Amino acid sequence: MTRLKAFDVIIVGAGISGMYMLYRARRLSLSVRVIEAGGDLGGTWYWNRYPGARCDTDTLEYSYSFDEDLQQEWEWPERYPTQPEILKYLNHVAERFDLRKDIAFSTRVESAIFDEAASRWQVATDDGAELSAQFLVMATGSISAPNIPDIDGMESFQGPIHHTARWPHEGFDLSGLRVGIIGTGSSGVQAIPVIAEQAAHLTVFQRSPQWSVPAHNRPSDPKMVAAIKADYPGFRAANRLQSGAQLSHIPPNDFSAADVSEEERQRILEERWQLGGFPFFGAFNDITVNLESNRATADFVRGKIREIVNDPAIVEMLTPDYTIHCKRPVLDSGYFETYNRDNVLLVDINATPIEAITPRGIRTTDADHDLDLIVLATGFDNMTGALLRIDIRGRDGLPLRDEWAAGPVNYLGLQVSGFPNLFTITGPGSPSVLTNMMVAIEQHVEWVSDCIGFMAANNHASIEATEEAQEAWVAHVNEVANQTLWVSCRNWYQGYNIPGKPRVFMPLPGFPPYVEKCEEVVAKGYEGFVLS
Ligand code: NA7
Repeated sequence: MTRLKAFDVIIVGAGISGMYMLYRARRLSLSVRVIEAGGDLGGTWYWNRYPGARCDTDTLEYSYSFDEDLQQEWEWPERYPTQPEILKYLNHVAERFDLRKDIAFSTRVESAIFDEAASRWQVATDDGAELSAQFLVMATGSISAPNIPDIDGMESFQGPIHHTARWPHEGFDLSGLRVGIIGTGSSGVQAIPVIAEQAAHLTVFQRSPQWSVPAHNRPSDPKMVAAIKADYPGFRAANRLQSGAQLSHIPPNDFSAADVSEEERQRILEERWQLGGFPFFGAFNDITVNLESNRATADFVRGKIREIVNDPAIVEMLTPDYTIHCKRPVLDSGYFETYNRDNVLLVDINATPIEAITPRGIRTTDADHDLDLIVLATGFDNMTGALLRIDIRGRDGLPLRDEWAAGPVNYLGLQVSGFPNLFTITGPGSPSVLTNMMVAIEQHVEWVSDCIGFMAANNHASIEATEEAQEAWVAHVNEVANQTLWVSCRNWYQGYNIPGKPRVFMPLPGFPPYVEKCEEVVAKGYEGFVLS
């Protein structure tokens, strides 16, 4: 028997976005239900438990800013939090604000259908429940729907195959095993050095080499923490101004490579390399738009790979031939060094493609690699995957899958025309993955909850983006993206990692101008939306 339950707001996902959205919706005295497929809260940090899983943003920036007491009381032990540390923090937040009572765990939303007559969203879940709400907020994450490649013979493998984002919760003893890993994005680059240390042997199947830079993780510096906490709001404000190449509170230098001598370039790049993390990409202020600065930065990293890795043939295989920062930047702890180990083999699957997974391992065009465990570090169907895996239908039963068949379209990355009262947190068309996600999430959640609060105060039942505003927004996103080097390689921002996915640039470069635009839209009475 189905149970029908009516709410003001249904939030899909109990990760960082969904948790904050719940907090904000409650403050508006609305009835709220959060539906989460995972067995507990945390989203990305609930699922991604692979060896070495760690955030790539400094802890003091990768945390909620909405509550001064919360940000003052929490202590992070290291510069970059590990997955268990972030989960611990999120559990602390949930307890502090009593969030769990409104979250249904281990429940997957299968469909969300807009009922025009009632002007409500009807939501069906995999446990047979049917719920309805005036507002539907998709807090489903930008990087959350795993990409499982379709490789011949996968089901025949006699050992386990684990995607990094579906790593067993009880952990996995790698000692004595021959491990194969496919994929060298952030997850692969974090996992590879740790797996190599623990396993008997590791074979890395690489499709694209990475421009990885050292994270330089270290214990938190109490002096630095005290200085930031003395004016945390000021730190956060500065943080919100940073987006683009360096994704960090440390601003980029205010000059281009062309403005300084070759000697000075090298000095600056070395200084930033020693600093570690995303600030490296701010050695010059234009590496995502200027080929000369981009090349200078890439050449420097090329030199570092040569310095670190002993075998020139491996150096060749590990050196990318695309613009640096074009794929989402990757930070590492001993990644390139790992290829000097005797128990690590690098296989370039462009030169010798994978033919099949066999009962004993992975067969490429030139060898059979015997394995006990296969790790898929193959990433995600980013930005649209989590939304399109749910059957979402707007006005006239229009499926979102059809509306987005040629790529995602929406207004401000927040709303799709024809889908009233449905909001996407960090949706395509918003800065999202091109910023510190925390900052992007808080800005979106605050915009959406303020909007819902405004509607309640002014007796508006419905808000919907106009088609004209949507069209202009999509053109704007394309225009901005086309001025950058982010369109110069085969990255997942454009869907290149998923066979058959439309090649459309999905995130919007430039956080501060985006925030200004969102504020301007509100100041002009929700310009581009119809309120009724
Ligand atoms: P990413 O960054 O998408 O990396 C996935 C990796 O897997 C990347 O090297 C891909 O190569 C590779 N890949 C994907 N599909 C295949 C197939 N079919 N065969 C071989 N290799 C494949 O995901 P991550 O999980 O590492 O990182 C996700 C985010 O986490 C990251 O952006 C940070 O925000 C943190 P490709 O580059 O597509 O050629």
